[in-house]
Amino acid sequence: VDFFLLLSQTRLLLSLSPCKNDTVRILIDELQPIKARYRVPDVLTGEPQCEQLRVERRTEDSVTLSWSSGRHQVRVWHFPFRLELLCDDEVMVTFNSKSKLWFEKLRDPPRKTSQDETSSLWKETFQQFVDVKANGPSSIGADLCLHGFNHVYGLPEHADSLQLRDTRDGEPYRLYNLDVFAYGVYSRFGLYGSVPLLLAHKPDRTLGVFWLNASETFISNHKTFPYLPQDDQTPSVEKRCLQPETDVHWLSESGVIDCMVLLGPSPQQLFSQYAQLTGYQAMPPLFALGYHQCRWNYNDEADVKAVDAGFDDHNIPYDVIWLDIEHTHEKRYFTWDPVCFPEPARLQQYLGYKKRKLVVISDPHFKTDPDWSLYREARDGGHFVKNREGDLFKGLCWPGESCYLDFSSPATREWYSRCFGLDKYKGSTPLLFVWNDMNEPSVFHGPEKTMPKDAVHYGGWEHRELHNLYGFYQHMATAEGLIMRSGGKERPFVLARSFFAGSQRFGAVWTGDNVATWEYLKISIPMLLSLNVTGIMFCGADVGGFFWDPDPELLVRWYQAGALQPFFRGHCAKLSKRREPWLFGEEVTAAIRSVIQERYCLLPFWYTLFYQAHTSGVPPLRPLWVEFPREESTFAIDNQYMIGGALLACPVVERSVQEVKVLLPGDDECRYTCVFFKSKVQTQSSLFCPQGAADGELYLDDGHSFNYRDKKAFCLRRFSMHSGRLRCR
Ligand code: MIG
Repeated sequence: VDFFLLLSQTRLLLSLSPCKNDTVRILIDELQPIKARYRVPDVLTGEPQCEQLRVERRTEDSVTLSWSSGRHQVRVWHFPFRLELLCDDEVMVTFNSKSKLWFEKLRDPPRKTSQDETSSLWKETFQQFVDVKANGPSSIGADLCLHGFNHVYGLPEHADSLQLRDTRDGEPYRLYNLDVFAYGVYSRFGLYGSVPLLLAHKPDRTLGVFWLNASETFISNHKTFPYLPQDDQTPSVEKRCLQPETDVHWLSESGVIDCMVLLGPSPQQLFSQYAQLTGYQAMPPLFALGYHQCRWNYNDEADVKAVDAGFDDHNIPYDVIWLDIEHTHEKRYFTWDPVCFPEPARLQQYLGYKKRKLVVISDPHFKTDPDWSLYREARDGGHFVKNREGDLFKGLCWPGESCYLDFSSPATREWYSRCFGLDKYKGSTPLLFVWNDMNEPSVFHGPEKTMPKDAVHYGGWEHRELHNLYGFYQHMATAEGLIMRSGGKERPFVLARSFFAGSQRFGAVWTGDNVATWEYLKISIPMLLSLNVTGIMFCGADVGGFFWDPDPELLVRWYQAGALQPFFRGHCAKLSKRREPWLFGEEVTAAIRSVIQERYCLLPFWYTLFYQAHTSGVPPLRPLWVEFPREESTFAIDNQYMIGGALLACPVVERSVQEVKVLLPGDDECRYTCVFFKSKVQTQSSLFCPQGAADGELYLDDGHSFNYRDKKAFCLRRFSMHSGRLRCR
């Protein structure tokens, strides 16, 4: 149904649609904008299917609508305008409960540049940067009250706790993809990627609010706790509140209000609802769940071979060795340094004999070099982002002056995908996979080290509209390129630093440039849990820490933690010392060896979890509350988590620790099968099995092709062990 709203003289159109699978979509746009406002494309995997609405009740002030079974209802209040979502006559969510609905209409620029107040709205100055807004300020916002909830999660990427904080004492959460140098921990500042999904949980319900907007976004949370002494300034409405609630206020720089409320009620149903909107986790090739060895940089072919041999000599399994930017010919992606990597195909064959792979980096900036054929093709094909004057946008990055591919254009994505063709990408073989870095995008000397908001993309859209989608689109085009080069047969593997809702369809992400200190090891756990509950499940943090040098104890602890996270890669910066696992003496080598070997022992388990994620939307890494939704003691915990439903993990993230306290939830029924304990450096692990019974699934396929999908070539078995009997179905 459509409603018409009038907000400060702006006429708005509200479209309210209940969608299949208990999701309600609230869409608000200008009724007659002077031109179309940006609506985020390509994130939803399809138009959500709508249910038929019925009028249940009508009063002077409100109309109550229901659909399908009638269990859920929406009540629309005319004045003051608000929407209530009800379940069994109880209000769960109120949209515009605090009347913060906000919508700045698009305007034509003032006729002449005058000094008056209005013209300043068209121009914003930040440091030396001037942002010219094509249609003036165009922000939008709304608030939602989540009744009965005071535990909220999601909204990555932030280096912060899993549970979202009350923001009254500080900054709101910011979603703006940025390359932040040595980012600080416990911060709500924007990082490399964004997922505008907030989850709320209480014992009998999990809810989601998905705010589909790709411009700069701020979210504040105000929690109200019942039975607390209230001061005199508290409005009486809140005093009467007998249950906890959380007010969430969203504010975005541009676009439309497109807000989807996912009604759960169980965590599993919520994950499924979200996956139906934005897509399921891609099924990774099996090798990608093994151990990866990276550094900036492995210098040349001999270096790669020596590191590769080191793993064999020390009996440490690994699957992939990585090359950073220095492998290229002067930072031209898709090329090789002729001196250091003269025979890249031969190197890949060499690794291939041992069933190993090579990953190389491919960034979104292109060296402005008219003598380079790929640059010319991109320039002549109109594949670069423009500036507001209509010329090529030029920024500084690794190669020096660079242009930036406009991945928001379908034609550019297709051109870029073709660059990965085996005939076109000289020196590449099917054993080569890809890593997209710097795709926030990172622009040295740009405002906040990124692209100016008034740069212009395909369709004439300003960068401000789609900033948070830039990396998503490069990831999409790269994954598609790897699929295309195999004739559609092979699964791609692509790691990206920047992401948005839906990036799970394209591969893996990592948490960027962390630091080799204990606090970064510690924060990696809530960061990865937040990503997992918002759909981005194939994720990891640089093992050992990117900047600086870990001492051996930290390095071992980081391997122990990383082995229990989905994407498991050792990586470090150019100025960090070498830290291959065998460089710190026999004791450390043995500790890292046993951890990596255990990862490989668990590989079938991880693979099965990814198959489940791929088909049902439930993440491999689960905060405890996901598995124990009724146990309030678990709701704030983010140093422990579940891997699938069977393993409880509690990595050690502090120096010189002799013991850890572990919460073992589930008194009534022991849900997990095993708990791992690891001693300090010798990593003897012992299994603690609380019950003499177990069951679980095992998934197997060829590990690399799409035959599991196209030919149903896979095996899925359920095993159970009860009173000494093992059964397989
Ligand atoms: O700012 O390509 O996060 O993993 O090694 C440095 C060089 C640029 C940042 C990535 C890091 C990578 C590095 N890159």
